[in-house]
Amino acid sequence: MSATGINLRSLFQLQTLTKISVNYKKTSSYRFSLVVMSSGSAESSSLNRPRQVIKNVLAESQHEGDGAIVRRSIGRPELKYLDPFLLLDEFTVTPPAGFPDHPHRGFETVTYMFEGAFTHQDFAGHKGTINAGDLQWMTAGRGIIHSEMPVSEGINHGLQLWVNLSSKDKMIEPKYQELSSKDISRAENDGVEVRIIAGESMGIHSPVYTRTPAMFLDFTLKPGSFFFQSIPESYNAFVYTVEGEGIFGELNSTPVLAHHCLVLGPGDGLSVSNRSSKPLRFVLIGGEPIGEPVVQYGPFVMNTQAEIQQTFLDYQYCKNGFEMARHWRSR
Ligand code: FJE
Ligand code: FE
Repeated sequence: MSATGINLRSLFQLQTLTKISVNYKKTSSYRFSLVVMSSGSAESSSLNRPRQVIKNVLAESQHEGDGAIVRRSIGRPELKYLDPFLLLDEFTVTPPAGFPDHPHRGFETVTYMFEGAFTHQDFAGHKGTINAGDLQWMTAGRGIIHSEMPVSEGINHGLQLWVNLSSKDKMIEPKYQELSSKDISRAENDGVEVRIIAGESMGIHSPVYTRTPAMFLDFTLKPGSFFFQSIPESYNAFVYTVEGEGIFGELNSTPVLAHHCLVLGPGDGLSVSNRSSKPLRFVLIGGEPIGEPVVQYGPFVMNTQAEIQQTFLDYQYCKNGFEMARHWRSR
């Protein structure tokens, strides 16, 4: 393949767009011939530094809330904290089970429904329903008390992620960002479909504002497809498998089944392929580590023991953000 006439600028664009590995052979001054070393597979690129899986944690079922069952990955003893992520629960809940009135302070909760619906009500009168495909990104900040309950019989299935806030943001005013399924951008290419919850993929950006810089992508890969997703090098990142089986990181690694949390090591992105005969669904989540001490007492996450003590007092005496708690009960 001769590259005579190709300028170097477009060669670079070609490299970044198709992620092929190229060798330049100087044949005469200002003339280059182009030798393509490997196929157009993003997986085999020498230009990317794919992240490897450095830890694999099975999310085993446990009881939580009132009769609810969750598969916890981040937050369990083997994976207590993956800065800035405090918790990841895959929940499957049927009434009357649920998460009745409880408080939060110092972080954000992200609820993403796969199937069924949840209603939430908070002590400030905010309420709503999160249906299949919808997202609620709730910044608890200085304080929220709310209930989260399934709407109807049947399967109410989703993910809840807790994202820590830096010390300067822990006491901010609570805020909600709610996206219904139709408002979540979707992109598709070569058997790979992505819903962009936060961050960017396939050139599409989510409108969700993440106070702690973060990405949250929901991928579905058809059998035989593969993908390379860029991840900022400074982020901590992980995959959580929801359905099917996939090969992540190392090309010759064994396929990972559903309900596993794969912590990714350093590098600039994720290589994934589906060599099975069924669809693969997983979420890729990453965020800028905060690098501050974490003192957690259940739903209160602060930086010091003294701040936790203060939070107990604020909660008990309904002050510093918990004022509305005095006369409120969910209905
Ligand atoms: C909580 C116990 C809890 N995982 N997944 C203690 F159950 C909860 C809590 C949840 C939760 C809610 C949903 Cl909708 C989904 C969840 C735990 O509400 F926050 C504390 N501290
Ligand atoms: Fe909650």
